[in-house]
Amino acid sequence: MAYDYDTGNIFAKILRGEIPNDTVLETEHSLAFNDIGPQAPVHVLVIPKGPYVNWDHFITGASAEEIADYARAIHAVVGKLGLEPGEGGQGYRLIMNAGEAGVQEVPHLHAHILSGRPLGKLVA
Ligand code: IU
Repeated sequence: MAYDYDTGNIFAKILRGEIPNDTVLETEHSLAFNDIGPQAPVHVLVIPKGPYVNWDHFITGASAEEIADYARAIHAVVGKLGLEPGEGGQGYRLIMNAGEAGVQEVPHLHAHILSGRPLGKLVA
């Protein structure tokens, strides 16, 4: 599957420094920032710095180094915010929307980390 990456998307602009973001954590290949329209008290987006439209594009096109960095960045955000489940941590929900059925609005891969309130059973 070939994906066309739109370099004009809002997260590409954030990565180029053209618009500001509320950074939570940055690594060599990933950036995490607070969602502009939070759906929960904690709502962080984690994105790879590379030009990947969605998870499928990323996992088939990114280097092992980028993939490891991204996975670790998500874990690092969870740790930084004290969200690890169990042992007093409150836990979290990790979501990636993709394509039309997933209602992905911004065409640059992003993982949503949600927490800070009971999120309810996941329903469509
Ligand atoms: P989605 O998975 O593509 O539907 O989510 C896009 C998210 O990007 C959504 O939660 C928006 O609130 C968020 N967002 C943002 O954080 N900053 C922006 O400038 C824009 C959207 I546009």
